[in-house]
Amino acid sequence: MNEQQRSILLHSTSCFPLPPGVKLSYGTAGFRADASLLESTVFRVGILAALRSVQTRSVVGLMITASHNQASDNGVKVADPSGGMLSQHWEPFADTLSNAGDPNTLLQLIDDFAKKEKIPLEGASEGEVLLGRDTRPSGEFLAEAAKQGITSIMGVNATDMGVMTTPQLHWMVRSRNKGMEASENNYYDQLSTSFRCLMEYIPKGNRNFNVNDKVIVDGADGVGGEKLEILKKLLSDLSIDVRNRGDGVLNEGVGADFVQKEKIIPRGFGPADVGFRCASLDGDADRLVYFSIELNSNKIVLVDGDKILSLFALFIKEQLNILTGEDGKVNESYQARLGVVQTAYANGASTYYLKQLGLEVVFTPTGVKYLHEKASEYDIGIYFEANGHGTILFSESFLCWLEGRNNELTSTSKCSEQQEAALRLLAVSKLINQAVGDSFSGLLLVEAILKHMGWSMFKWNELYHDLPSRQLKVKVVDRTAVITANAETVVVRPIGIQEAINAETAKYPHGRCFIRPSGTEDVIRVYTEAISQEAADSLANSVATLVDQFLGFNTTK
Ligand code: G16
Repeated sequence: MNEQQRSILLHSTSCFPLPPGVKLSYGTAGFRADASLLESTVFRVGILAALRSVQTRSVVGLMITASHNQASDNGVKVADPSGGMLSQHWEPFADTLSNAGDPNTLLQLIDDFAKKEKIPLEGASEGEVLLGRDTRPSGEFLAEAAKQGITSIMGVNATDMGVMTTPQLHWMVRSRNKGMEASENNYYDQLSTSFRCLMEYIPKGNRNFNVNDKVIVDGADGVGGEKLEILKKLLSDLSIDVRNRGDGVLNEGVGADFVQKEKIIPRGFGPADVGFRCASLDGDADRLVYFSIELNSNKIVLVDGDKILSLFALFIKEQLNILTGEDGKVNESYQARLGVVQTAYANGASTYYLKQLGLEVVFTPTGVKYLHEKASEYDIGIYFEANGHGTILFSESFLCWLEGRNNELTSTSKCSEQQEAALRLLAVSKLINQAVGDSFSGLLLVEAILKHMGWSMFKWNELYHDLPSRQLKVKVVDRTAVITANAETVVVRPIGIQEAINAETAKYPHGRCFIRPSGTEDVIRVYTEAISQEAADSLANSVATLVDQFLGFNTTK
């Protein structure tokens, strides 16, 4: 690194000292903490994003959001040139860089890393980082810190995209690097056009649009509400009523995380909404769950990420079958691999259902970065977490084959059914966000498929019956003391706790339980399943007590 670069970095870093006694790490989805602690971290992640852009000679993204966390938290994560999450082999560097207080130490770290990763900092480097943020009040000052970090690497520009959803930023990064138009309007155009295309190929009997058949969407009082208002104006075939558009407190009693975990009616909804399809987004609009409101109760019927995944899988499989007549065997020269990726949180009934459909189901640890990576190994990889975070990935080779097949079918007029299936799959590949889970594209695809099938939400929910489950969080002294294995289904540290969990679980017929440290909140998460809700709740409470005894403040003694 030349002298000018050194002096820029030394000067800028001295303006962003670390808060005393704070050590953060790049967790499930980047750094997250109380916003007041994050300025120095965001500055340093700005440097990291700039280095990644220089190394890959591509556009990189930096998103300031804490998604489902409370409004006073914030966070920062990096979108790689593919539009996906930051390459995992950069995460240890993210940890050391963000915890380097002394400017000279930071300089040395960058120098060493640049040499190791062959990042050209000697000559005229070039790069661009797209910067986005959600609606949290702290987003603005943190964006300034990010800009300072990004522009501390000479030749790298920070392009401020303002307030946007996380999936929009990831989509833009991917589109820019593919040489495509990548404005917010281009995003809305792509979604609305491909949705319209899917609606065109809906079987004739199911086509009539009925305005009373609306979907009511809870925007979690975050960025999703205001952006969905823009998108919905472009959709003539769907009526969307957006609630919680940002006037209330972000994620408080609203949003996908609240609805999925608490299973009660979110703020802004009430008895007048009984009978309608309802959906909840999370704070940065990358998660989606559906629900309906129960009559005379504050409870909801939850239709979670597992059921969205099942609906998508069923539809995709049906289209492939129409195209080929045989499962997945597209023709003699092309075998399309369709795979499904879940985590340990997937309801056991969903996994059973997907396997019964004849699908290959694999598991990864929690975190979109793991699921996305696994799903990209298939021609069509569908991944979803139960919390509503997921998407469908199509391989380039499959899309190329599909385009070719569509052209062939266009020239032979008899195969209209097959051609429609090909066109549907092509439309899905454009509608569904290929960069990351996106509640908007997920919502539009669910709506299009329900219409295609002629299904009510009730019918959809009847695909299978969820096993009763419960999820709890337990505050502990040090959550990093918990080490898991086998896609987070087994605890290997602290010693003895897994045996205690097993003994507790054995008391419940068909019981299942696992614990894991959260990567976004300072808690241990406990998940249980059993044959009744009472049993799932009781097992969860017993295991939460165990966690507290092994790792906590021992409040339950
Ligand atoms: C993030 C990740 C998800 C993960 C969730 C909870 O979601 O992107 O993959 O499921 O955190 O993670 P944990 O249980 O480790 O706290 P979001 O929507 O908060 O960005």
